[in-house]
Amino acid sequence: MTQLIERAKNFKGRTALVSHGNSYSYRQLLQASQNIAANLLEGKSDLNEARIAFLVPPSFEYTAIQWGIWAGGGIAVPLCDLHPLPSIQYVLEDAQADIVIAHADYVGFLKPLEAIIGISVVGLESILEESTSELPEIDSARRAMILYTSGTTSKPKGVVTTHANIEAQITTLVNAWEWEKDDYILNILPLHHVHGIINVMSCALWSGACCEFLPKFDAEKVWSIIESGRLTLFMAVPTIYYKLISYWGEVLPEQQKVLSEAASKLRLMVSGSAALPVPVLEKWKEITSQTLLERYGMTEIGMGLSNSYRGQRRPGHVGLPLPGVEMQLVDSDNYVVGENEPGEFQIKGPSVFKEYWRKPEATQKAFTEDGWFITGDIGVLNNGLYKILGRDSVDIIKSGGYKISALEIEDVLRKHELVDDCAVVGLPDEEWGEVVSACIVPKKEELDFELITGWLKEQLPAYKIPRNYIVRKELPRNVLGKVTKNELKKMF
Ligand code: MLC
Ligand code: AMP
Repeated sequence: MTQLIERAKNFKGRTALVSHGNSYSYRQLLQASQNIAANLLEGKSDLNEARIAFLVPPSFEYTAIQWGIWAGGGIAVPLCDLHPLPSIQYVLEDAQADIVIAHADYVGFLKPLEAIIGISVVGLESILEESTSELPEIDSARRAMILYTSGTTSKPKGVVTTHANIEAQITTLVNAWEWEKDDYILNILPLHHVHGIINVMSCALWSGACCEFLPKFDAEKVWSIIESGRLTLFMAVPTIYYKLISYWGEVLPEQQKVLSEAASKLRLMVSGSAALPVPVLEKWKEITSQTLLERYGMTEIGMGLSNSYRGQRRPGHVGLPLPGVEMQLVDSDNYVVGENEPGEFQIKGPSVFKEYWRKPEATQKAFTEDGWFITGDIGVLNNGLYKILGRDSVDIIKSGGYKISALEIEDVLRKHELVDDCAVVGLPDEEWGEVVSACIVPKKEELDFELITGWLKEQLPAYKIPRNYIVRKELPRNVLGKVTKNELKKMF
């Protein structure tokens, strides 16, 4: 049994989750996850790292499935409910999943895949049925989860973490941010990325605290939950703070006072997954008296750097390495740089992932010979605290906290019959961080962008769809023929 699940036995009578207006105790969570493990095992003694995918919105059932897979010895592969079928099919095939557990809303959507890739789609109800089984002993070095993340390759890669990695990712944050069993957090983030899965949900459950799910972000609902006074912690991406500030700006002054007063009572509010613009931090402080704690992380490493819980939180900075995280900044020749010199972050430690699923070459390329994980993020040590300066690749876009590969969008766009060539970039944007934007070289004179957007939506989730287009006869290129994306950005 994994530590996260084992610890829950200490909190049986406490509320673990609030989902769809219902409260669920740790006892109920343990019971449901054991039923699920037994149903997955079907008499076998161990799932032996079988990949079990699940398409279930953030809810009690989501967590019970994740724990059930772990208790049975499987690898949890959470899917994104915003993804169209081709994106889901790619993940299921790449992960070589045999079954996908689906919420009733998605059974019909996934069914065609049974014939296409031979996967079995299992409804939630049947997997939740009461059942008992001996559960296997799980060594903490075994694989536990695969999260798909975009990168400098066209298709997303599966990031494999072990039980020990996940435990390290959780305990680092529980200690650094002083989680306690009386904490109460709202989860508004998708549960196929570390921010929601680890920082919010799993840290709460490790601590015996309560995690309430709001399956879809809605500024009005979030403010009303803050107003209720039940939250002690809140964590989100910068875009969400931007949207909460916009909502606050639209309500009457008396209501603003009520909301501000309620928000000021939380013990901690955290921002991460993308750079927190200083004006957003300042405005949030002005309206709530809260100085957002900004931290830096990545699917492959969990959280790496954090401003201090009790000490200094400097705007525009991400603080210092978390306990247990080793970090160095290196130049392009892989030499460690000094203070005030920019370099690339490299990370070591127990929270760093095991491998990219079935991609030994990509895994090898991601680490230095002496075992440092190469993040691709550029930063600098400035007056004792680290600052992120950007990324080494223009092909990676961060929008709304989602990491997006420009190459993936270009590959899809080039398949459109009206597109001869194209290049995708991220343009700076106050609200989204960056906005996906595409330059198209058309096959014929006229281009119907609505048509192209509609077509793209069948292949890609909404957050990967370009919001700006320009049309050119050719793409800007350097003497080697490579598209100069920094030049291209200026053309928008
Ligand atoms: C959605 N829209 C966008 C967009 N996403 N427009 C531009 N850029 C984007 N990226 C548009 C939609 O098409 C729609 O437009 C409108 O915005 C509302 O869409 P929505 O889907 O309802 O958006 P919303 O729910 O408001 O989404 C915003 C969000 C979401 C911030 C809640 O993006 C989100 O959940 N982000 C979090 C991602 C995350 O968890 N990342 C962590 C990765 S882990 P229209 O015109 O149709 O109305 C990681 C490691 C670490 O990074 O350090 O944590
Ligand atoms: P993901 O692959 O979705 O986990 O995204 C990880 C990436 O998000 C990192 O490599 C960074 O580029 C970015 N990121 C996370 N936190 C921050 C932050 N506080 N400031 C700037 N970038 C961040």
